[in-house]
Order: sequence, then C-alpha cells, then structure tokens
Amino acid sequence: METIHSSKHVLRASRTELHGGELVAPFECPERVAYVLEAVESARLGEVSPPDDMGDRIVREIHDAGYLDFLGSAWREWESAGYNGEAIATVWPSRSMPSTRIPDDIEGRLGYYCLASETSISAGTAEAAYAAAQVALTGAERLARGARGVFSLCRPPGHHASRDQFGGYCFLNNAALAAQHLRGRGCERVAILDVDFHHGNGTQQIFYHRDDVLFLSLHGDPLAAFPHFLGYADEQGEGRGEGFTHNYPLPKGATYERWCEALEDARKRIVSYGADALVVSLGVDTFEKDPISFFRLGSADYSDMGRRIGGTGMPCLFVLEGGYAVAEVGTNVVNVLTGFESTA
Ligand code: OKP
Ligand code: ZN
Repeated sequence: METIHSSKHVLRASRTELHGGELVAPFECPERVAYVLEAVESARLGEVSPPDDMGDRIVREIHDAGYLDFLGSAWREWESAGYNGEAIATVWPSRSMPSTRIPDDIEGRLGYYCLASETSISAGTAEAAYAAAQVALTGAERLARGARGVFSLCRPPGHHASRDQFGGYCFLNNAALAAQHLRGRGCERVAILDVDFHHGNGTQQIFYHRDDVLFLSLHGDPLAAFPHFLGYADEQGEGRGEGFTHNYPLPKGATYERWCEALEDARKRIVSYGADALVVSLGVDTFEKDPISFFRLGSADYSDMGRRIGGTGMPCLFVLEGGYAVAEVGTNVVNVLTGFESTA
C-alpha cells in the first residue's frame, strides 16, 4: 500500500494546548508522524510519496470562503495585535448571544470561526493544514485511478473541522475533502467510516443533508467525551440526508469485543449502501494506553479491525486522524493497514 506524506506537517508545531486549565505541550505533536513513518518503513508497507498539487477547488467546495480567508490571515492578524502567546479563542456567539455577525477584530473572528478552545493557532498552522489537505486529495486521486488501498498520512487531523470552524486539533476536514474528490471522480456513492475515539462532528455536519456520502462514526459517548455536543445516536441526517448518518456512542471502558459489535453493524450498512469507495477516518486513540481517551483496544485488535474493513471488498482510503500514545501510534496504525492488505 502506498503512503502519501508531506514533510510540511512540521509547520504545525504549536507550543500550547489549553488542557485542565493549563497551557500544556499539545498531545497532537509532530513526533506522531515520525513514529508512523518508522512503522510504515519497518513493516515494508510500500512506497512513501509526496502529495501532488491538487489545487484548492475541492477545498473551496467543502469549506466556507470567509473561513478560509480567516485561516490564511489569523496568525498575521494575531501577531499584529501585539500578543505574545498563540491565538486562542475566548468568546463565542453562544446560546445567549447567537449572532451571525462576523466581527472585524481578531478576538471576535477567532471566536466566530472556532468550536473549541484547546486548539491554538500558531505560525505555519494554515500551511500545514493545507499540505494535509493535499495529502488527502492525492490519496483520493490514487484510489480513483484504481488503487485498492491508500494511506494518507495527514497531520494535522481533520474530522472535527466543520464547514467554517476549527477545533479539536483540526482545521481542514481531510476525510471530507477526499470523499468530495472521489464523488467528482466517478464514485456515485462514498462511505466515510470514522473509527477515531472522538465523534467526527465536522464530517457529520458537512454531509448531514446529503445522501451521496454515508457517514458512520464509532466513538466515546459524547455525554462523557469530546466534542460533547454532537455524535448522539438520534442524529441520523436531515432532508435528503435522512438515514445517511449513523452514530455509535460507546461507554467508558469499552473493549474491542463491544466496539466490534458496532463495527459489524456499520459494515453491514456500508455494504448495503453499495458504496463505490470507503474513506476511513483512522484514529487510534481507541488504544488502551491513549492519554486522553477511554476505550480499551490492544495493538493486536487493530490488525483484526483492518481485516474486517478489508472484508467489505471496497477500495479504501485511510486518512490519519488521532492517536496520542505517541510511541505506539505507528504500530497501531500500521496494524490496521497490514490487516487490510492481508484480505487482498
Ligand atoms: C482530536 B481527534 C480537553 C478536551 C479537548 C480535544 C480532543 C481532540 C481530539 N482537555 N480534547 O479526534 O483525535
Ligand atoms: Zn480523536
């Protein structure tokens, strides 16, 4: 299996994450990619290639123009405001002041375009996010040209990014971009299976009213886990999209056995939907030693997960999302990929 990777991911190297009331070194760090590359190489998974320049047409279809302008200029504006730290949102158009006005001031714009304040914008963030988008789009193009499986080693991750908001370490929705690209390249139906520990709220929002992209997400119950306000079982899509979103919120301490029951239900839905291609939002923060999550998957379980995904018989693009037990992220991700390959 080919891996698509951009060294520009290192441009996303923020110094701060707001965690437990402190500014800590971010869980989502560049070292994650180094471990994944090391595991890809030692498993001899296949070639590692840089992304092609896929342009910004699909990015503009999925994301809001004002949001993209904001991402492109936020760091410069923040610096010119004279602040010393990184850009962190502190105020939102919340339930008590549900405004749609977009303020001029950077503090106001940050709040308008942000959905969670743990994520700081730093120098180079926009460039790294754009490179990750190219990695996802290039992977999708390889699939459209006939590959059975491709790994887009995206960083920063994407599944929390909505049409016009960043947060949860995400800025551009890599998996959504890949799905949209596949739609324009001959796939009538695309399914997105999100196996990251956290609900893919951004991906859900982007496709909520559509029936040409089926979205399924297995995740920690939002009553107990980030992003808290989306990802409940009764969210099933609206309008044409009704019945094309499926959420599987799972309890604290869920084992692979429990997790797998949900996967099997999702797998049946994907097969009966008749998807032409499958995009997997591949987070491995379901791991028992993940520092910010609460499932109990072990490293060997990821091989089985990959085999089951391969069992759909569908061409599959794996897009990296989370996973913060840094030293084990590579092994766990590559176990999924080699499990998938073993079903060829
Ligand atoms: C990104 B991905 C804070 C709660 C905020 C943010 C988690 C983002 C996960 N202490 N946590 O889905 O792996
Ligand atoms: Zn996650």
